[in-house]
Amino acid sequence: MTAAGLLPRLATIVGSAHLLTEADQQAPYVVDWMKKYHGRALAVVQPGSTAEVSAVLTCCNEAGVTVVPQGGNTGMAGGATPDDSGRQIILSLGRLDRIREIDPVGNTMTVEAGCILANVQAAAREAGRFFPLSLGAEGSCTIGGNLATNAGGIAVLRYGNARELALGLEVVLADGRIWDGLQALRKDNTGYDLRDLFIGSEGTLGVITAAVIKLYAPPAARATAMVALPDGQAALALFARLVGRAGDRLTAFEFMTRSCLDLVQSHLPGVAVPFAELPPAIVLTELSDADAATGVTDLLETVLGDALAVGEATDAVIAQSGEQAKALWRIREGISEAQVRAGKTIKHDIALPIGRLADFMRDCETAVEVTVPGLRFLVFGHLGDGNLHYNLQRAPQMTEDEFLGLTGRLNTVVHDLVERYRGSISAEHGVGQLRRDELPRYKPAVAMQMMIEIKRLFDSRNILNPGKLLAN
Ligand code: FAD
Ligand code: 2HG
Ligand code: ZN
Repeated sequence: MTAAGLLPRLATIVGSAHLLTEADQQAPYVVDWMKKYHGRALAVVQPGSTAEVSAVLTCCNEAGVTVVPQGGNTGMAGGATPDDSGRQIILSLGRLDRIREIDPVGNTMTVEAGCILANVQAAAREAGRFFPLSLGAEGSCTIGGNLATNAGGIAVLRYGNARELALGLEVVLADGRIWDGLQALRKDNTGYDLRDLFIGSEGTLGVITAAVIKLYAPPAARATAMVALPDGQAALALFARLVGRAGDRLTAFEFMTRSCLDLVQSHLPGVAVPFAELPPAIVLTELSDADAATGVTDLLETVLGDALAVGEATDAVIAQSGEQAKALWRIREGISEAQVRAGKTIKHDIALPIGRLADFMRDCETAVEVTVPGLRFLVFGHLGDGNLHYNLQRAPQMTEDEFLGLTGRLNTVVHDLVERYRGSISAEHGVGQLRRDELPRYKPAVAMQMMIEIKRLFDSRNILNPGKLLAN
């Protein structure tokens, strides 16, 4: 198969209606959600089955044409955007959208990779079960993309990230071979964990076409509160108090600084923070239980009452209805959208030991301020997982270009400090092209070498998402 003969062959495999070669058809696929990365593609290919994915990859591998897997295109590390050569194929998995099976006894569901996360959640709900992965992009992101990036989101604290929610995978390898690893087993000690190699591999080792995922009992009772706090240290104290009292009923613990609240109120019409004055920091927390009789609302009221009594919290609002809870969540989940509307930010998605988050925030603010005075700090995140979104916005007197020109310097300041705190420079968004060149600075050389060797083993012609995660 030559590169010239590839397109007609792909049209035969997927049907010409599913081979997009015109620029206007390709437009939504060649730019990422943040409009940060822009690429070009030879074609967007939309296979409708695992067999078609296999045939497409066989041809691309033979032709030496590189392939960028894409799900919902909501990733935040540029992993699903092609380069600007116009010679790459985007393999869009959206047509693989069947729920293949739901097993309410084994508590599993077998889903195809292109299923939208919200549809997976809805299918679980209809079966009287609960699929807990939840993130702001759930109306557009796919389960395949969630697994490929090992996505986190707002319920990791209780249920774990995407990796912990997957039991089995079906994967098409670079040369077209299909690995049927779709077991629904909780135990399997038969050697190396191949499944876990593909989870978080960002489309560089294989194309995930289906997965067996875990289901849980649906929460029958939920209590949601927004709590005003004097500072980050108080957030950690409140977290410790809630963990101690609520145990694994503590389902979410999200942190936001005042600048994030201000940003959301300024850019998202109808979104309002329920405090007369914006506090320095707030937490949005949720308790839930599969048993409605255990009284999570009473428990939350008691714990927050104690926190208010000792000054750990300065104010608190407990949602009185599902609608009110939704409005509180809208504040948290609107932050990314508000950032996009406000202009470009320099993002850091970092993981740190939970107990050191407040110290880190203090030290990092000083280090950034010394390097570039006057920036706006948009700090928020999944505090209960030790995950901060440490985003920076330009100072008022700077142009966007001047600000973005500082990206490398600011990344080094933030990430060197993360390293000193023994943290990670990517908690949940992955590496993609965003962090690729920084990774060797922070990952041990032996770990980088093992990753390069694994990549060579799985994809000897380097056709799967080259230049993402690892340099070419
Ligand atoms: P894409 O963006 O299409 O792809 C992401 C990566 O996975 C790329 O490298 C791509 O090549 C690869 N890929 C996609 N599908 C496959 C497949 N089937 N097989 C192999 N490789 C594949 N992330 C979090 O972790 N937590 C959050 O709270 C969170 N909130 C978000 C909120 C918003 C508003 C947005 C826009 C994004 C958010 N994200 C969050 C980013 C997150 O990574 C993605 O939303 C999601 O996991 C990616 O899924 P996707 O289908 O859009 O993948
Ligand atoms: C979130 O938690 C996402 O809302 C996006 O991971 C974070 O916009 C961001 O930096
Ligand atoms: Zn996040």
